[in-house]
Amino acid sequence: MATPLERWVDEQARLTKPKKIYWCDGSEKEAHELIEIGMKEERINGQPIFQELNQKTWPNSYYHRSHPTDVARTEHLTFVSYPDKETAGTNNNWMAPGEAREMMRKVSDGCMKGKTMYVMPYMMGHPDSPYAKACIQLTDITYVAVSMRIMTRMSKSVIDKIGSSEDFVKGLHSVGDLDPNKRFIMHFPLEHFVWSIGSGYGGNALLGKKCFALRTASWLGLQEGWLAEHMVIMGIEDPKGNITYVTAALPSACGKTNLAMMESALPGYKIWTLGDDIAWLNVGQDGRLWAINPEAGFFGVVPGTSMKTNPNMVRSLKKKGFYPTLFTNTGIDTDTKEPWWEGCDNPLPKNVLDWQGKTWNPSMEGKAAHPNSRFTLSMYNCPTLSKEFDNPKGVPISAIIFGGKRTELIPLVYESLNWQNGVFSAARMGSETTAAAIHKEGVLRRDPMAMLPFCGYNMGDYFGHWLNVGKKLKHPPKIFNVNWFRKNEEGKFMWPGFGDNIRVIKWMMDRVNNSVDAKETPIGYLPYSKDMDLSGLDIPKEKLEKLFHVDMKEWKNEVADIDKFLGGFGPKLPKALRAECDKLVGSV
Ligand code: SAT
Ligand code: MN
Repeated sequence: MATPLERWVDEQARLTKPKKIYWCDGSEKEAHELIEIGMKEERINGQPIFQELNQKTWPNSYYHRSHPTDVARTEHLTFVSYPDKETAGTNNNWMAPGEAREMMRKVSDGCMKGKTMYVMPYMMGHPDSPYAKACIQLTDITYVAVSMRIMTRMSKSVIDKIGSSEDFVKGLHSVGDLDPNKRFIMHFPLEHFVWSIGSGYGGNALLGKKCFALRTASWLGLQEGWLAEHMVIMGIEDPKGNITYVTAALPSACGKTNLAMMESALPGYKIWTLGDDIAWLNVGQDGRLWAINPEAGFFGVVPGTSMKTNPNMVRSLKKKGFYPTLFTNTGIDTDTKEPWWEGCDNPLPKNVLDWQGKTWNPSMEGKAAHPNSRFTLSMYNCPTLSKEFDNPKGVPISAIIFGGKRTELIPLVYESLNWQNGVFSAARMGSETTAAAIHKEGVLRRDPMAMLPFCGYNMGDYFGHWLNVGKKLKHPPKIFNVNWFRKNEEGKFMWPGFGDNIRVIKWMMDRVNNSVDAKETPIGYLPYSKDMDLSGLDIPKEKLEKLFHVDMKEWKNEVADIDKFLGGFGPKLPKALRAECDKLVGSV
């Protein structure tokens, strides 16, 4: 008798019509066989799927060039499908399930003709974790198959774990013919099913990531009483050896990955990495909030990565690990076969090809590496990996950090007055767009909890869920807000950032341990500048005062904008957040 899993795979094969079905076992040997196939047999746009990089300087690393139209997530082609539109909210594109299935069947009919269908059994979370989920993804390209084994815990044993159960997370992925007009990322949260066609890009194609671990899982969390969040998880070790665990949510281009692996500028302090993108947060029996990282890899932006900005990432990339490392859409030095990108440690090579494979030099328009070029890298390569990374229980969280890139007004750091006030601070958070993004530079985009593109259901209900989780916590984490990006009148950054951010984190730890006081203001508690450890830094006191200065008269426009933004959620906005907002409006 076929199991539900086998029947499901058969059914997808009848629709997509692959030449062959291959069940992955997750072994190292298999990874290299897949890479071999990608180098020799498969092509995108005439290019091999994988090229070997210089194995001396970049051991176990391979290069991938995507289709030129397939370099980023495509939010306008991303849908959630529930019976009613209201559940999806205005923060999602919605399609009715019948129509969605019909359309997806049409574009998927025969989409794997002549190709191999890879069946990938994987866990999101440690297999022994009570919070982990057993998943199956199908794909028709080795790039995705190799990426998934880096990013997740892929193993044959997941098939036994699923056994004869119907309860497994399903993902059907095909690159199809990479036609942007037939590209759709379709979520069916009620069925724990994601169906994606037409793209090989990370967030569109590695279905365990944003599609399952955030959009679908956020919906599951709403049903089951937990939170799926777009957050870093890290441990902060103090000079006495105590480790405090925190999570942090920052919109893109705010240095989330750098934060997760930061090299501390304060002697005696050390950051331990548990995750750089996704956290699943559960209320423990002890009334504390516990975090696991459902992933096992990093899928990070390459340009700008260097020994200065993120030394631990460079060390991770250079390490010969058990899992392969992939570079996608960087430039390549044709003499040394090394990846090259803007802001890397290597000088400009004599002969370099850009991310599309064309001869490149700096006088040309456009960059050698695509601004969204990526590395795919195992967490186990990371020299600062926390020893709790494989703890099935996860880690207890003492603080949650929210932040954004705000060149004006928002102080370097403040602490919310309580959980509810902190949820309000996260609901209004936002970031100024950079030139690298498609949007105009310097425009403020509000991005609640950095989840706007990833909350799989109505964001008003999501705010309510955050408030409810808080009510279940006997020991709620403190909530902080950070802004590393304030500029002065000359347009220069006022705070050095990077490894010096540990100074701000140290203040937060002092607050968690009740060892320093703070100044109460309508937006929350602000540091006294004497409590900020600036040893070895040359920042004049007046400058520092400015970073912690809150004058509500200056907040008038900001508060009006927040009021308008939250008003956009209509009757779904929880009353408690309306009340928080009204209080802030009354303070300006
Ligand atoms: O692949 S991801 O969606 O994680 C990266 C991104 O595009 O934001
Ligand atoms: Mn992310």
